[in-house]
Amino acid sequence: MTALAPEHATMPVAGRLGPEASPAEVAAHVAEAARQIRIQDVTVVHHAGAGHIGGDFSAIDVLATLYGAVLRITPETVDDPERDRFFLSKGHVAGALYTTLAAFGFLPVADLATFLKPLSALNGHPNRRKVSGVEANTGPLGHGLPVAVGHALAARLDGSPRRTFVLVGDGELQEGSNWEAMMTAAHQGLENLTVIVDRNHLQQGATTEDTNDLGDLAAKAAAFGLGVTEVDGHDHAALVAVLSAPPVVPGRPTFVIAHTHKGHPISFMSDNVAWHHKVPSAAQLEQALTELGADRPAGTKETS
Ligand SMILES: Cc1ncc(C[n+]2csc(CCOP(=O)(O)OP(=O)(O)O)c2C)c(N)n1
Ligand SMILES: [Mg+2]
Repeated sequence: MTALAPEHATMPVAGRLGPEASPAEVAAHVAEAARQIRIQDVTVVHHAGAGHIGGDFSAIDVLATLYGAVLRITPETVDDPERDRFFLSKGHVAGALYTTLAAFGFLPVADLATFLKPLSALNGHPNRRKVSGVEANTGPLGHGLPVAVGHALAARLDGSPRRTFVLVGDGELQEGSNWEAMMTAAHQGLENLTVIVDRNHLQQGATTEDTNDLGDLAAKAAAFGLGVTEVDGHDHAALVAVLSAPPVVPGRPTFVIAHTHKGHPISFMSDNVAWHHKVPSAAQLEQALTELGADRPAGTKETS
């Protein structure tokens, strides 16, 4: 097993702020968690020699917002039937999910060093039987949203207030199963379901526009009966507000188009399709860590 570079082998574990925290304090808390998650994740991918760092960095602000401020779930309630559910449908960014789960205490931080190693539970695609906090096995694109619809329907049948969230890739939306699932969710009036699209305009090897253009995604989702909203997927305050809000249209599922950049915010990765599953060299790792302010103590602000 390749050990993590010692200086990055630990990460402060974040919790949830209390109800007295202001929106600005919550946003700052999530922002710091996302910074720590990126520092750890890029280090893990470098040492594993594989991973999907571009899609990881596209999604980390959404993941940190969900676990740091939105989902009603803690390491103590991870098996509670009344917990909120989160499904990572774009399962190729398993590294981002594991690092987020570690950042919020669901997984020992030291386990991250085993990512993709033989016999590790931290496989390239998340497995619910191996990792506490993972709700479904995903990786084959187009499965997470249909599973989430089933869970949201179950919650409704239980008369439970628990909410269900699912993160899908934009390229993933080319899979027809998503549209069948959205049609069903709208037909069933699943207002407890929130679909978040990681709208980075890139997939594997090309743009979504050049591969199979999604066209006017907001109009399409609305035509399928969902309440649609759009947000900057790297703006923590905006993400907290949108993901904590009641359904956009009462009685309908919510469809959040989170505008993101693959590889964000690293200068040489951002919006560069090559970083779908490229592995940073030692020099690129150092550059990325510098840009993330990795030598800055946890919780401190950039001074420049
Ligand atoms: C059914 C299926 N087909 C192909 C793949 C291979 N694959 C993994 S990631 C990916 C691109 C996904 O693009 P997108 O959904 O936009 O994700 P992101 O840009 O956030 O990485 C593809 C084609 C897969 N995992 N599942
Ligand atoms: Mg994409």
